Formats: sequence, C-alpha cells, structure tokens
Amino acid sequence: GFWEWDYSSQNGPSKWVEKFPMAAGSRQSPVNIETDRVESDHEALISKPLRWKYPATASRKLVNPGYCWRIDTDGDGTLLSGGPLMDDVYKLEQYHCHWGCSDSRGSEHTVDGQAFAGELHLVHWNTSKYKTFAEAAKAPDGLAVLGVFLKVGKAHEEMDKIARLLPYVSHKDDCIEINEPIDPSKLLPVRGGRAGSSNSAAQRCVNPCMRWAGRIIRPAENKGSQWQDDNGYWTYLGSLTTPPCNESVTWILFKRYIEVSHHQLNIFRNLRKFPRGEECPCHENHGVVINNFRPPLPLGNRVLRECGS
Ligand code: SG7
Ligand code: ZN
Repeated sequence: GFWEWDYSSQNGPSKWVEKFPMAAGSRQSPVNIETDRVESDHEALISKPLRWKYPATASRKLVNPGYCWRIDTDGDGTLLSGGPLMDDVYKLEQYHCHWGCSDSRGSEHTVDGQAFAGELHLVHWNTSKYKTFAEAAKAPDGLAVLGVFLKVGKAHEEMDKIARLLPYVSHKDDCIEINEPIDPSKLLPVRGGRAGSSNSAAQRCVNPCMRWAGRIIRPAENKGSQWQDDNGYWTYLGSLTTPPCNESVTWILFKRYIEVSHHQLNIFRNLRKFPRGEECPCHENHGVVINNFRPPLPLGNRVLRECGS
C-alpha cells in the first residue's frame, strides 16, 4: 500500500519530512513555551478579548481516524474571534485530542520543558477570508487552534460523554453520529488548575441577559452562550502538528489546564490504529493509539506572546 504517516519509529515525526516537505519549514508546531521569554502583549491582545461560542448541537460525528479521536462539527452558530485573530471571525471545524502511553507525557506543546498528560485541540477556520476549510488550511491566516492541556486528576464530566462513546469507534475508520449535546466550551478551562491563583473565573459568559417582566432571561442554552477568556493564554504563529504540516495556524494555548481522570485517559489509550476485522498489523503496542504527539520544534525567530496573568 501507500506510505502512511504515524507516530512509530519507522513512519513517525522524524520521517514525515521525506513525504511532506512543509514539515521542515520555519513555522512548525508544536513548540516549547519558555515562560520567561514570552513577550507580554497584554495591551494589544486585551483590547479585543478572545471570545467563543459553541452550540452543543454542533458536535455531530465521532471519528477514529487511526491516530486520535476526533469530533466533527457542523460549524453552524460556532464562533471564535478577538485576541490575536485581528478582525476576522473563525468557525469550529472539529476538535480532537493527543495523549501519551502514561500520564507523564502526551501533550504536543510543553511549558518550560514540561509535558502534560494530553492536549485537546479545537480547530477553527477563517470564514471572513476563505470559502472552505480546505482553502483556509493553505493560507497563513487560515486556521486558529485553541489548545487545552490535560492533567490527571478528577474525572471531567463533559469529557466523560466522549469517553463513554469511544468504545463505539474502537477501530480505525469507525464513525458514529452524536445524538446527545456535547459542549466544547465545557472542555475549556473554567477555574482553578494553575498554581498560585485560586478560584477566579477563567472564562466569563458575555451574552446579554435580558430582563423581562421582572425576571432575568438567560440566552437559550442550546444556541450556545458566548464566552470570553479572562485568565490568559499564549499565542504564536505555527502549523498543523500532523502531515501535511501546513503553516497556517494561529495557535492559542490556555494557561490553565483541565483535569481528566487516569481512567478517562486509559479509555483513549484503548483505541485501535487498525480497521475492524483486520488483524493487528503492528508489533508495536498491540496496535493501540498512544503517544500520538509530535515533539516540540524550534521557535526560531518567532514571537511568543502572552495575554493575561
Ligand atoms: C489530528 O490533528 C486530526 C487532523 C488534524 C491534525 O490528527 O484531527 O484532522 C483530521 C481531518 O483528521 O488535521 C487538517 C487537520 O485539522 C492536525 O491538527 S492540529 O494541528 O490541531 N493537531
Ligand atoms: Zn491536534
């Protein structure tokens, strides 16, 4: 068959460049975030707060592509804007996750050399400038990925909805429709989780609540509330972290992590790299999806900016 990239020693990250020349570019991801070399750009970034909106009904399909789990959305009513995104509006295309074989590694980005147990990615495309995801994926300002670090702790309620569905997509190319609301904004960090700062809100609902007949009417939950980051992120210009490694991504990484349980990660680690009905072709790890992260690449002369404390 044709050459398929993966995370193994034979076809892994160090070999990708042979088939995908962009992987050798100077704007690649992930990177290590050196926190004391980050440029504080509070003023410029905060002047337009980072905002997002995801109706829970936008999560449509759960897919096992053989190298992660992925939820495809229909994009309707989703929105990401502000922060480093200039005046453009982005839509959510899909979200997916990277993880390790143990809880001590699994994230793609690292912070001061430290890896997290996993990293969740919400992939958006610029609908102000481009007509399709594919077109945006080729443009330098086409994509924006929100990254959230996963740390092992208590079980995560929204992540559990996904974990409970994973056995139905245990093999490569398995795909199911999602029939219950899964709200990606509930997967973003809300409070707690970062050393030194106690329990101030990390995201704030900014939908106008209406007053009517003496009551406060909240915006309908199923249309999605609009949220705003209040707790800080790092941002830089990079690439997709998998082939073809297009240099089209504005990365936005939340400083706060979310907690998921060891058990939830073990459910991720049980996904198979090979199709249902096929015998495991690989001698490595019984063909399960683990260590599906690309190691950090040089930042080079790029600027890593931060917003928030
Ligand atoms: C994951 O990460 C998948 C890919 C994604 C890739 O492997 O979610 O998406 C599909 C369609 O399988 O690639 C084009 C694209 O979104 C890279 O995304 S990432 O840079 O955020 N890790
Ligand atoms: Zn990713």
